[in-house]
Amino acid sequence: MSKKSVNKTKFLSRFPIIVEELTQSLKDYGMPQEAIDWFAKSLNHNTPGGKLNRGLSVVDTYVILKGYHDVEELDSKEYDQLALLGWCVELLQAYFLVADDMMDHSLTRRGQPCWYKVPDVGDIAINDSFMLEAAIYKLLKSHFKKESYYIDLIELFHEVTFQTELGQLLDLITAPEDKVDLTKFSLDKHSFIVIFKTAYYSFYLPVALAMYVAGITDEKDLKQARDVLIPLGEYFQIQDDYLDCFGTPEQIGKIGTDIQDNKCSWVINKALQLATPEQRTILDANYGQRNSESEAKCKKVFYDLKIDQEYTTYEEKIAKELQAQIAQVDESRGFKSQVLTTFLNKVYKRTK
Ligand code: GPP
Ligand code: MG
Ligand code: MG
Ligand code: MG
Repeated sequence: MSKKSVNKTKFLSRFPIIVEELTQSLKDYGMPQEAIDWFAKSLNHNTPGGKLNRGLSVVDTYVILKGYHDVEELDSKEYDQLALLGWCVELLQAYFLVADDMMDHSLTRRGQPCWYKVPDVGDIAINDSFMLEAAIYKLLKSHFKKESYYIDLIELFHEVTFQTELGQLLDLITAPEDKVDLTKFSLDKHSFIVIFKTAYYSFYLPVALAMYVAGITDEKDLKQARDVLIPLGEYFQIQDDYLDCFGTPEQIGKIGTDIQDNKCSWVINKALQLATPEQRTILDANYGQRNSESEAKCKKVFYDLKIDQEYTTYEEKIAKELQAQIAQVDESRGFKSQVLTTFLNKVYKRTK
């Protein structure tokens, strides 16, 4: 087994213990068994099952900050604390995705039905999403209340949650399902949406959590992390938008739907910048229409405009800029630029 899958297996082995702790708190309230079983089922359906990159990167970042070379160098209590924070990030993601799938009317997630689509769940999924979020604060309280940085962890989760909700709001009002209006789109709006809906919780949150535990909490250092991780998160989402249109289903493991879904993606925004009036007319008539002929017409415009080459140019430029920024990182207070390099290397030229 590769080191990566050993780390993932170890991380996954902590999850049943977390479910046990959370369900115990329902038992302590005297909740009937059927409610306890329901909560356990929701936790298990919605929390593991993804790539777990966000959760794992809490542990990985801490390992780098401590100057270790391997997760195995953490003592077991230290590991359990970091893994718990990793699972809190995954719970936050579970909360977002359960709610997002209802708002987006999605059918499947991670190769299984969306939680609200599971028989007998339906709108109860709204309450379940709230409980996934509440679970974060139950766990933080029981494992970190004695730490000097306890309130920092809570405030960080609150702030990042609010930022993500702001991104979600703009995402929803920019692309209403029934009204296609490409004049609502712009690259600036795209940038705001993806930074707020993805970058803060996926990139900044895991690193900031590890920094708090490692005691590297100078605002200058948190800012150094944020200043690279936010544009890196934006780049990650632009890549996702690019792959949705130009990646093959074999490559990305899903069928792209952004064109038919009227998504304010990087691809359409770049095309709107470059399109001739004739091409613009084609896009206005065909973008966001739920049929494959219209989708193909949009794709043809994207190929004619060489949006794939535009993407490659963007990727080279942003990767160089981020590298240059990482090279400027001041390590004098204990923050390590390797944290950022590791993230950049995971994102650069990924194809899935
Ligand atoms: C997923 O984006 C949305 C989020 C992670 C944020 C949800 C925020 C809430 C406050 C509920 P998406 O809908 O573009 O992605 P996917 O295609 O994976 O559904
Ligand atoms: Mg969605
Ligand atoms: Mg969405
Ligand atoms: Mg996408």
